[in-house]
Amino acid sequence: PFLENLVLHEKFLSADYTTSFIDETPELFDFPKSRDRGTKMLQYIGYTTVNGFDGSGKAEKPVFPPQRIPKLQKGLDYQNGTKQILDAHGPEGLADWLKNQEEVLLTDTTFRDAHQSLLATRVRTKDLLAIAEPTAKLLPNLFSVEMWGGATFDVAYRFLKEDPWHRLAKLREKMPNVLFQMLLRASNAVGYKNYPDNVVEKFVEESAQAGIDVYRIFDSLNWIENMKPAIEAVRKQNKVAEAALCYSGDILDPSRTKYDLAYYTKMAKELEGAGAHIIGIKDMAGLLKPQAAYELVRALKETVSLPIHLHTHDTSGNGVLTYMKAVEAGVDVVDVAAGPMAGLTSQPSASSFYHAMQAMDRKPSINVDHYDEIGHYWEDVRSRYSDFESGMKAPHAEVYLHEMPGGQYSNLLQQANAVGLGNRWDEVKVMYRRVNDLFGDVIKVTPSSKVVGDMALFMVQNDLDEKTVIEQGQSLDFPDSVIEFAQGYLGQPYGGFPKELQKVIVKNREVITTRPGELLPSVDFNALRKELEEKLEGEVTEQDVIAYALYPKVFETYAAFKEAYGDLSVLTTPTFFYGMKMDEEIEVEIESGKTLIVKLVAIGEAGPDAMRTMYFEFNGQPREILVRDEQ
Ligand code: 3PY
Ligand code: ZN
Repeated sequence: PFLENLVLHEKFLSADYTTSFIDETPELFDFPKSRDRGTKMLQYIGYTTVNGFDGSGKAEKPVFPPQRIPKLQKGLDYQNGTKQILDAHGPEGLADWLKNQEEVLLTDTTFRDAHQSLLATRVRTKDLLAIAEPTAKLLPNLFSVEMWGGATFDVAYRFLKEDPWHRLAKLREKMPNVLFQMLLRASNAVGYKNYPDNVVEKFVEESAQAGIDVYRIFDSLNWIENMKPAIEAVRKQNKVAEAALCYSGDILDPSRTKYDLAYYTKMAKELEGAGAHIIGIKDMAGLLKPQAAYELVRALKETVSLPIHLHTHDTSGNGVLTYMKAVEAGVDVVDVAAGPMAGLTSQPSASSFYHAMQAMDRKPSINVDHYDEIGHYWEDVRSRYSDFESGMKAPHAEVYLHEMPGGQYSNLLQQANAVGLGNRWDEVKVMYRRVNDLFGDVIKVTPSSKVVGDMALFMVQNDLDEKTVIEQGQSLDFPDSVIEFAQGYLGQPYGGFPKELQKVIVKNREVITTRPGELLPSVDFNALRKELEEKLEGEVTEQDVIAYALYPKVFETYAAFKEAYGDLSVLTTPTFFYGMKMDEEIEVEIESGKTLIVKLVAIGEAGPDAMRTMYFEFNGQPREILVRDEQ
């Protein structure tokens, strides 16, 4: 039975499965449930040792220096922070407090956007948890810590094989004093398509109960209709609705008239009317130039009575300049990251910004030495994720031309490599901007940015240009994401779709102009729970049900994986990614006070069935397992 089971399914661990894999492979669920925790873990370690992580090929496990963790003074307690202000005074009280602060406040994005933008969102909960308490104790004056949402939800289940709700709960325990902030893609929740309204509402309810305080809500087309249900849902939970304007174009360029200052002030006013507590400026690509930041923040301050929170990416290298001009114009909060996780496609460095503000009235109240100590930890952590680096090494002012969001750059590059266009990357970047213009100059942020990226790859791959797309359009099979976008399933772009283009993409499919959430039937969560319980043959949590509603296949695969291999979040990151070296001995704390000691003793030859026997010592006892060698 061992050989047939899921664990050894050649496609399973190597991630060589499509979304239909689970459906087409029912025997996946025939694995023995009786296997003990230790064997499950050894099975994973064994497979990863032989084949490398996630099918990415075997590599020698590097030796990393220990991670430097700031030493906390004995008895150092948590200082009250913004979390206590929200809990005592509610979201309106918090917004008033924020507006009355003299200095500029900081949101730290290291736990979310920084690693989403630099390391493909791969930082594991274990590595976040180890620095959580020092961060909360040494930086109690932060406005918030952005630690959830965006891509973290999907990537946690899909690649890291861990539960994002567990991450939230664990971090909350270690960081009780600072607001927790997440990025919510409005009707797209933490996914890539519009969901029924009751899914968004339930997601907000559950995440608020689990510890999220501030929701940065944006729509990928800046379509306010799509943001309203999410804003309502957050307000209902008595949490902070930060409604964001996605910044596109260039308000300083008189030839770019579509997204001018009036466009943004009108949008902010409408968001205020829709119930926002804070207005966010989401400069997802880092296009907001310093003087533009000054003019935009100033105009927003004159238009709305809400605090303004600015988010940028430092791709061009101008991030700190942008922040300084925004501070001069009265911005209330800016997003920064710990130095070694800052810069390039990530946020500007907290420490650099702090020093740039030296001797200025609105200098942030943080202890920069503490930030630097925390930075040492991140320097060590980052080295463990080097396989996920984008390769960008220097400020990249080309972003002003292609306008690609910080989080997309490395992703699209990988996509291009995967379809054999790696050597035409320069063309892809140029095409990305041409597609933007072809679509009528659209807002580009997840998921609309993916549509533009998919179309750019499609056009480069098929040697198409603006003219041939229209002329040959009727006979072209456009990417699914492009078709759905043109059908209106992501919402309505400002200024509408270019009609001729829309027609050739959509062909005879339906087109909608109403909010997709109005058309999508509500999810019956009770029925969904039953379905999931039957599939998993056991109890499921409310959080599991929501995850299943958002990502049915991803969640099922994760659940099956967890059943087969146990909770892998207890492994250190090098062991998770590389397995073990010969004769190496590791300690794994599987729960508080319970530690397993594992030594890899020998690896047998692969037989004709490609199976190898792995010889371990497990708490001093010999233990053998079988692993398929994929090479
Ligand atoms: C996300 O939606 O994940 C983003 O970070 C968009 O900028
Ligand atoms: Zn961002």
